[in-house]
Amino acid sequence: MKNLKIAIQKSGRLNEKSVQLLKNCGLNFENYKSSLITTVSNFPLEILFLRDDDIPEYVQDGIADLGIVGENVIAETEADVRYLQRLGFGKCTLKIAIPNQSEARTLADLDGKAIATSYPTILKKFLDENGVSADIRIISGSVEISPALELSDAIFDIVSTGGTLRSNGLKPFADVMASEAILISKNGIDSNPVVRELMQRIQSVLRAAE
Ligand code: PRT
Ligand code: ZN
Repeated sequence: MKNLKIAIQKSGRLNEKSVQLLKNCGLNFENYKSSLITTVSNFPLEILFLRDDDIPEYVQDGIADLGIVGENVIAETEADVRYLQRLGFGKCTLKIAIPNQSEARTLADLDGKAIATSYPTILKKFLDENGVSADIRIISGSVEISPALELSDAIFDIVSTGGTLRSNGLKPFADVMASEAILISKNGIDSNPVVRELMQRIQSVLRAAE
């Protein structure tokens, strides 16, 4: 039988905790920074190291059987995957934020305004649900600087401590989505005995950490 594959982030905020979780499950593997795939020596599993943005679609398309990725990335890609387990790390909130001196008070005040984000799908859904028609400007990084550069009137981005907002003269305006790292699978694979065994180990690691 072919080994199962799990996709985790290659580098970034979720990498270390994803690797640690798998190691705490008793899986033995080398965490080669330079290779994209590594084999677990004591469990029928291979680990793929990917950019987080690619993980939901790789799992949806069956290139990987399982994945660990932020809920925000799953929502943004709208991939058709199954949520197996919330993992309790990588917690953050996606918020709309406005400049400290902005006079906007209610969501309706964003009508006709420009909002910069790397998460246009999640933002559009939220604005549509609230009957707001704003101009969504897609920016791939350093979204928080865009109001100061007069590229936008507001931003929509990930916030954890709020320090980045503060240091860019911005304040939270609306909470749109809470997120944490999630273990996902391709639809229909969760009855696989290897997946079940891994799930049990993950759940006991999470319980022990409570
Ligand atoms: O290279 P790759 O594409 O894989 O990584 P990436 O750069 O896209 O993502 P990465 O590693 O930055 O984040 C991975 C995941 O971590 C995100 O998708 C979230 O699910 C989660 N996460 C948790 C965060 C944060 N907290 C976070 N604070 N992702 C990003 N941030 C950034 C945010 O974008 C903002 O610029 O941190 C800044 C705000 O932090 P505070 O503490 O100042 O509020
Ligand atoms: Zn990314």
